[in-house]
Amino acid sequence: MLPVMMTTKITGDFQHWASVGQQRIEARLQTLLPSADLAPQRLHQAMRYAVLGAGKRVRPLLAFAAGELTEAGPGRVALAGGAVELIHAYSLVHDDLPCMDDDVLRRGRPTCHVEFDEATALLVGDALQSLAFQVLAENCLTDDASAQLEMVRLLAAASGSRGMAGGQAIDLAAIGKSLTLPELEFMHIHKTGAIIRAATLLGARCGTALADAELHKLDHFAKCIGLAFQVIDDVLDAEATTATLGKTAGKDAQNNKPTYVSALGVGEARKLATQLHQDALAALDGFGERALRLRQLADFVVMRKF
Ligand code: GRG
Repeated sequence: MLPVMMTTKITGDFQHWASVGQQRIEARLQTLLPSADLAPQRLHQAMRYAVLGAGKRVRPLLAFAAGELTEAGPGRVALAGGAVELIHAYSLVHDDLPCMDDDVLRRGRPTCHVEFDEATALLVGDALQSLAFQVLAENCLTDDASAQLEMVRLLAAASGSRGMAGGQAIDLAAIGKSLTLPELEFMHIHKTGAIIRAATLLGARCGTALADAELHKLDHFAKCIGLAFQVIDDVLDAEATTATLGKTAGKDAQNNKPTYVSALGVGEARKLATQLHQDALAALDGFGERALRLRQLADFVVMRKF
C-alpha cells in the first residue's frame, strides 16, 4: 500500500496528482522488474519485495514534476524516474544490512535481509543497480541521443563514490564523532541529495532542452530540496514514532550518529529546513505555472510527517 501524501497545507489537487504519479510509477516498476517466477526465483522475488508496494516515491514524483517543466512525455519520465527509484531501493536494502545500519524494519515491513537472507539482500542491491542502468540504456527517453547519454552519466555520477556511495562512506566513518555544519552538509549533499538531484534533472531531460541558466536554477532547487529532505529526516528520526515512519525511529541517537538534530537541536533544524525550502522556491522564480508541482513537492518535503 503506497503512503498517502498528507500534510497540513497540501491541497487535494496535489494529493490527486501525487497519487496518480505513484500509481504510474508502481505500474512501471512492476514491468521493469523481472517476474518472480523467472529463474533465479528467490533473487527476483526479493528484488520485487524490496521495490514494490511501498515507499513515498518522492524521487519519481520529482522526475514527473520536473518533466512538466519541459513538456516531457509521462511514459518516458516513468522510465527515468523508475531507474532512479531502483537505485534508491538498492541503497535502502544495502543500508539496512548488518554491516551498515543493521535495521530490521523498512517501509513498515521486515528489511530485505531479514525477510530473505544477507547474501540475497546483497545481490538484490547489485541487481537493482544494474537494472537501473539497463532501463536507461535500452529505452528511448528523449529524442536527443546525447541527452540520453548524459542521463546515464548523471545517474552514475550521483550514485557512485562522488555521490551517494561516497556520502554513505562518510556517514559510516562519522559514527561516534561530531561533524561541523559544513561537514554535515557535505555528507548529506552526497548521501541523500545526489539522487534527489539526479531524479529532478533526469525528469527534466526527458523533455525539451532547458537553457543553461534554467538548468542551473532547477539544479539549485533540487540541491536545496535534497538537503531539506535530509534535515527533516533527522527531525523525524528524533520526533516521530516507528509506526508512523515504517522504520525504526531514534536510530541516529542510538547509533551515535551526527545529525542536524544533534548539531542544532530540533527547533533550529526545522528553521534550517524552512530556509532551504524558501531558497528552493526562490530558485523556481520565473518558471511560472509549469513549476507548480515542483513547488508543491517542496512543500511536501518540509511538511511531511513520515
Ligand atoms: C548503501 C550505497 C548506499 C547508500 C545508502 C539512502 C542511503 C544511502 C541510506 C538510507 C539511510 C537514510 C535514512 C537516509 C536518509 C534519507 C533517506 C534516503 C531516507 C529514505 O528515503 P525515503 O524517505 O524512503 O524517500 P521511502 O521508503 O519513502 O522511499
